[in-house]
Parts: sequence; C-alpha cells; structure tokens
Amino acid sequence: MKILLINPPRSPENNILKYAPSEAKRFIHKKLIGPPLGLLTIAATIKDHDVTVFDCKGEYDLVPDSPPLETMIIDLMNKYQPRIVGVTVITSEFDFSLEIFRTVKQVDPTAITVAGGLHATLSAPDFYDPSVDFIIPGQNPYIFREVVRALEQGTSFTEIEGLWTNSSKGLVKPTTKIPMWNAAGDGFLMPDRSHLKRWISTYKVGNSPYPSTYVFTSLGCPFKCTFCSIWSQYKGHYYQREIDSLIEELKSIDDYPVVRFADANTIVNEDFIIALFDRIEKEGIRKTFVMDIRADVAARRPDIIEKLARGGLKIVICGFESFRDVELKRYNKRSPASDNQTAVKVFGQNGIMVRGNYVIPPEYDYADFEALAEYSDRNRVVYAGYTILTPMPGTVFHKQVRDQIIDHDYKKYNFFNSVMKTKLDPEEFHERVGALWLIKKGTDVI
Ligand code: B12
Ligand code: SF4
Repeated sequence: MKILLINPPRSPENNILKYAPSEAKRFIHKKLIGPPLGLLTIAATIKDHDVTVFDCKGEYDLVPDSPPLETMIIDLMNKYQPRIVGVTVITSEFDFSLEIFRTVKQVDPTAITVAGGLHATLSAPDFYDPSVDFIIPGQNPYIFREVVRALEQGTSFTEIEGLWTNSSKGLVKPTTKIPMWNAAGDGFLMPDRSHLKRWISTYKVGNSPYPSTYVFTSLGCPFKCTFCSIWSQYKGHYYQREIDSLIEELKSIDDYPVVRFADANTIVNEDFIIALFDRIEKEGIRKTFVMDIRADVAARRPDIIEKLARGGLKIVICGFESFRDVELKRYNKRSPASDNQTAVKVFGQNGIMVRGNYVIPPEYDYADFEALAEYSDRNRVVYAGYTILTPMPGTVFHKQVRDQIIDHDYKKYNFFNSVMKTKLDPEEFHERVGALWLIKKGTDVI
C-alpha cells in the first residue's frame, strides 16, 4: 500500500526577528535543521509497504522557490497517489498540518488522513476537522500500523486501541486505555534516514560544512518545568535507550559527522552516559556531538563534562532560563542561577561552546531587560539564545495563564512571539528581546 508521511514547513512567524535592531538580525536564529525522527519511526513500522517520507522543511531549504504548500501537496498526491497520509505536528505547525490534510482530501477524498506527534498528543481535540480522519496521540507508531492493516484488510477501524476518530457527530475518543509502548527500550525502531537522502545537503548547522543528524539516547524528562511540553508529552516518564542499540545507530550514520542528541535532557543517568562514552571510545567512533545538558549537572559533575569533551562533545545547549532564583523557582527549574555561572566555567574549561538559553517573560520592563543584559554580558557564552516564555498547549504554564493569552494564532507558538500581553509596548518588547541576541562571544548562529 502507498503511504505518504509529511513533515510540515516551519512557521514563518518571528516577531523577535521582525522588530530586532538591524545589527542583531543576522544573529537571530531563523530555522532549526534536523530530521523528522517521529516520521522515520512511523516509517520503520510499515517497512513492508511503499512508504514515502516528504520533508517540506528540507524541500524549502533545498529549493527556496518551491511552490506554495497547497500546490506542493497537490503535486505529491498526484505523483504518489497514497492511500494514507500521515503528518507529524508541533504546535506552531498545526495550521500547516490542517492545510495539508484539507488539500489531501481535495485531491482524493478517499485517502485516509492521520495526525500524530507532540501537538496531537497534548491537544488532540484541536484536530476536530472534517479533513482529519484519525489522531494518534503518544508514542504509538504501532497504532498507525493497525490503521494501515485495517485499510488493507478492509476491517473496521473501531477496534483499534488508542485511536481517536473524527465523525460527523464529533471527535470520538478511544474507550480503551492508550497502550503504553517503550519507544526507547524493547520497542525502539531504528530510523531509516535513507528516506531523507534528497535533503541531506540542507541539514547543515551554522558554518559547519558537514550535515548533522539527530539521535535520541532517551525520551522524556524526569523534571517538571512549568513551561515545558516534553515531560507532559511523556507524562513525566523518562525512557533510556540501550547502549548496544545506540552504538549500532552511531555506526550506521557515516554520512553525518555531526550528531545532535535529540534528548530533552541527555544526562539524567550519569552512569549511563559514562558507559556510553566508554563504548564510543572503545569502538573508535569519532563524531562531533551536540547535547542538551542542564546547568546543575555541569556544576555538580565537571568530571563527566571533561570526559564527554574528550569523546567529541563540542556544543551544549543549556537552558539557563533566568538569572533570578525567584523566576527559576516559579518555573520549577530546580536549579539555582549560580549553577548557570558555574556551568559556563566548566564548559569553557573543556573547550565546549555553549548556547545558553534565557526565556523572557512578558512582564519584563526596562529595568528587567537591563538587569538580564548586564548578567548575560558578565556570563557570555558563544551562541546566544533569548526566546519568549510561551504557554504551549498542554503545559502547566498554559493552565496557569490561560486567561492571559491574547493571541491564539498557533503559528506564533514557536518561542519567537509573545502571545500574552506584554508590559512594554509589544513592538518594543520584541525589539529588546532581539537586541539581547547581540550578547554572546561568537559570530555564528546555531
Ligand atoms: C528533533 C527536533 C526538531 C527537528 C525536527 C522536527 C521536525 N518535525 O521537523 C527540527 C530541528 C527541525 C526542529 C525544529 C523546531 N522545533 Co523541535 N524538537 C526536536 C526535539 C529535539 C526532538 C523531537 C524528536 O525527534 N523526538 C523523538 C521522536 C521519535 O519523537 P516524536 O517526534 O514525538 O515522534 C513520536 C510520536 O510523537 C509519534 N509521532 C510523531 N509524528 C507522528 C506522525 C504520525 C502520523 C503518527 C501516527 C505518529 C507520530 O510517533 C513517534 C514515535 O513514537 C524536540 C525536543 C525533545 N527532546 O523532544 C523539539 C521540539 C519538538 N521542538 C520544538 C520547537 C518549538 C521547534 C521549533 C518551532 C523551534 C524554534 N523556535 O525554531 C522549530 C521548528 C521551526 C524552525 N524554526 O525551525 C518544541 C515543540 C513545542 C510544542 N509544544 O510545539 C520541542 C518539544 C522542544 C521544546 N523545547 O519545547 N525540532
Ligand atoms: S525544560 Fe528541560 S529540564 Fe525542564 S522539564 Fe523540560 S526538558 Fe526537563
């Protein structure tokens, strides 16, 4: 059976970039590059079918004057004539997912459409639209396989556990519990990156001449920061990959000298990361690694950071979030601001380049911006990262501030736009956030 899996384009909404001072614009991050691992995992469950993965982000990077999304999807539908179309969805790409589903139905009303991914997990009811047949929340590619099987065999979809169905009477929730599946452990499916060959030249980050890819060593996070979607997505669970399986994956990606770990938080199990890097050394695997590491881990375990640096760790993304303990407490970060300063030193001593990310709340006024600018100037890191505290649907923060949200346009939910009322004039607020991006050591953007 022909199946088409689509990664939607990025949201173009970026008020930080729009209002930033001109000298800061070139440093503001405009796009992230990486593979849609979720779709590759889905593709791995249905290998015995004729599967096409289409990366719209990669396509617009490769051919910037590609036709608009609707035309792109019409062309894809005519070319591949799929029976099922699946789309992976994060919040800021929700509108594009609906445009894709509607276009699919316009070309072929009999094609089955399925929504999955983070936004489908945290906000399934949003997909109540006649163009969406099924929603599959959670880490459940096997449910997708059941949909394929039912269509192939002409059996009923109603028996499939965990499947949300759209009907003329409304959205029908599954009556049975959504099955749990350990996507990192015995349920791990090796992503087949050959689906992405066409776009490999576009997967380059910053000034790197080499393409990079993402590999996850874990899923979820045991922490519970109020603004974060990830622990909500995994219901607070943390799943760790097996070392053998990771080594197998790392050995299979010779085309990618740069590997970014897709983990929410790479060092949770300290013994695991030590054992993994021992194996990487023993196997002679040489790569440049990029990881997300919490400041408190670097502050507490400089020995681990030193070991990882020896094993190829070159860039760390570190969620500083704030320079004030009171704000960090409010976000439930469970790490004081002093850890950020210690972490900057530890990473620096090991030659690791840091992207320290601050989140700017909408109530910041002139004095707050100045205080943050002064602090981040004193603790400069190589790459800048100043984004806006955003109430992502399904998070604790969203519940806390639901009534204060003034902009419900999901395209703006990508951390680059304030969707809540700002204390400063909105244009000035975004301009000031933009200006912060000048405070950093390096000249590159990642
Ligand atoms: C890799 C990654 C990317 C990649 C690839 C994403 C893509 N689709 O193109 C790239 C680099 C392109 C990317 C971009 C962005 N990302 Co991103 N990204 C991630 C990251 C690090 C890992 C996701 C991942 O691969 N997980 C592993 C896979 C296996 O899990 P999964 O995708 O959830 O898929 C499983 C299920 O969800 C399901 N599934 C997924 N898709 C589908 C589809 C169907 C049909 C079905 C049935 C099931 C299904 O099955 C899969 C297997 O179990 C997460 C953070 C994290 N650690 O989780 C952020 C994250 C998803 N990204 C996020 C954001 C905001 C962005 C950006 C908007 C950031 C920005 N400000 O620029 C940009 C997009 C636009 C841009 N400006 O570039 C947020 C999303 C928050 C939200 N609520 O929407 C996250 C959670 C990070 C965060 N700190 O909050 N990202
Ligand atoms: S912000 Fe980081 S540490 Fe906090 S819950 Fe999310 S992934 Fe975990």
